[in-house]
Amino acid sequence: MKTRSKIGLSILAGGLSFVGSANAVDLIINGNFEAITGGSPNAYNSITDGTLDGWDGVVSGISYGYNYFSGPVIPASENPGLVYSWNQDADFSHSNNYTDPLTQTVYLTNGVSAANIDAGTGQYTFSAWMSSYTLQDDQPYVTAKFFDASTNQVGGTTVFDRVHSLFFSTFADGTNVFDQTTHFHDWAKYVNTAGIPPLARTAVVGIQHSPNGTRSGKTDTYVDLVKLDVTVANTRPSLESATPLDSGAPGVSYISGSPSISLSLRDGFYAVNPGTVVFSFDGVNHTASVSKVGSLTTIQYTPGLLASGSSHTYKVIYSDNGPGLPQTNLLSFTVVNYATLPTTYALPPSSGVVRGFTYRVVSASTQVTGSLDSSIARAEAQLNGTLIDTNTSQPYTNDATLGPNPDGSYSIDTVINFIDTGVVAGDFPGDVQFPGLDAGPYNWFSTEELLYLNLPAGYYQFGVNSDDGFEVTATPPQGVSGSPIVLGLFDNGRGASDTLFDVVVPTSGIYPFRLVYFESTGSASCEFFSVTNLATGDKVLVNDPADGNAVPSFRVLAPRITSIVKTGSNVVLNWAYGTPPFQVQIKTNLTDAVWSNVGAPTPNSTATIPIQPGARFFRVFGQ
Ligand SMILES: [Ca+2]
Ligand SMILES: [Ca+2]
Ligand SMILES: [Ca+2]
Repeated sequence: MKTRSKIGLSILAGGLSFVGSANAVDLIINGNFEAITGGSPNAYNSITDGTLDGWDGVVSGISYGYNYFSGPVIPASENPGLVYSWNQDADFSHSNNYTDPLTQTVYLTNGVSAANIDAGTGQYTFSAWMSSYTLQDDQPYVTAKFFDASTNQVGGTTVFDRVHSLFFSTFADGTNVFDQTTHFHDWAKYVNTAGIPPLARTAVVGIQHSPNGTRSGKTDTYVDLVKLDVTVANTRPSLESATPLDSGAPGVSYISGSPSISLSLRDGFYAVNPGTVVFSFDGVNHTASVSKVGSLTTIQYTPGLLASGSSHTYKVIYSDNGPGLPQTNLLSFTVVNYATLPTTYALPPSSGVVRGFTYRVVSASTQVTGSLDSSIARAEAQLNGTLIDTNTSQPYTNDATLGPNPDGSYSIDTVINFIDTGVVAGDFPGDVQFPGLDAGPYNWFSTEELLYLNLPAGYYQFGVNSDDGFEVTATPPQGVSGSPIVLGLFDNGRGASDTLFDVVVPTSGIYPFRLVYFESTGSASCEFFSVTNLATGDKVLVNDPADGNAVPSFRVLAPRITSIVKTGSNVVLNWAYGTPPFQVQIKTNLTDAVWSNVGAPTPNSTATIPIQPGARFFRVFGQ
């Protein structure tokens, strides 16, 4: 590793300026994690929950010599030493699952003068090697922030997120094109060279668990060779952040099909000339919004709806007011797979009559002595009454309390925010007990919710927070051919967690949705929501009567004629939905003022009407 150069320091002290990093000073103490002390010896020939001079918090080590990590080793030329770090945390209890970073605070003036920093000629090169446990999607996240003498942050935060390519330099095997498949858990070096923000006097480097890794809990985040080299140079502007980035692999943040692109460039000694910014998307130049506030230039572009699962690139080229050539940054991302609802699945937007949804629950809680599958297949069989008790070879019976509707369902006017025991679970407070399952706890139950969602044409992101699993399908309306379309699912057991799924609605209408949820053991909860702001992730429960941004759901629709068929001298009319009794009405001309009743009111959804000469127009209405 680089060491402090007495020669370099003497030159700096003399006030001479030079370009290059030959005399850079690494301000980080023990960034190689070789000297962890305290804690307790672990099975990896190192120490668990120890401390290390320079670092605030606790850190554990793993010996490179212990046969644990299976990927290629960090090149010897990097001097990785004998130990790498993991379990970096601000506190010993690990109560926040490594989201409170292990930190080190350094004094920048130990490497460059305050005068150089304030003149914009202080340059830093921040770097680290990062990897993770091969079998799980837990990833490290290393940050650098700068603070002035009053401890106010100056400039932005450099983020090395092991799930993303921003600031990626190389994998341990020498591959320098980022990927999230072959090398997803390999050691990777991240590097960012930029100007130290003027007025900065200290820097804080943090190591934590990536918020964009999907694995929660106490994760394995491997980090070694954290360095913050500083030197003097006529610094150029540099990319500070970019979104969206990458995706399409396990453990990576979610990018919708309708993203907003944003990049930030930070000035150095030389400043970005906003008029020189050229932005391109998928290789084609576009006019982007370019704004500059202080030393930060922000470039924004909204590409519109992108194809499900498609991959894209975006590039920015910019010049500064110095002598150098234009700089280029090229970034890429892949959007999620999303469904597009068939236009034939749309009922007229005006057909909603009563808000809410119907809900059905089937429980085998008192009957199961062993275990059942944690699967949608089990839930479907249970809801269908065909789930077999292997002890009796008979189907389980339903030991939940039936609802008042003829099929045992409940009519519910508000939201899906259900819990078995306890007060609150998931993303939304105000939980209520699963109807039909008062006074829990219960295991081994399944629910079905039928909703008719009023969806103006557009792009939607929905989500279910469930403990355990769920499936949401869009189903064809009665009388319309087609199959259920799976929009989102989690087909296993889990604690209360979100699964998001995106849907494009080409035609405004009311669409039948079906949510199947299942509980296995332990806690149980379910929420159904939509994301109202893709950029912020703000969400609201479907059909929340108190929130105007909620997607409305209906449980009663107006009757809708599904077929008119001539049979001999009659015409047979069939309809769906509505509330009986129904009345068929007729007109001979649509311009007539009045509809006339045909036959008596009926509880059925069919009518046989003798054919008369001339044209006839029919309608049906219910209660
Ligand atoms: Ca080391
Ligand atoms: Ca809740
Ligand atoms: Ca559970």
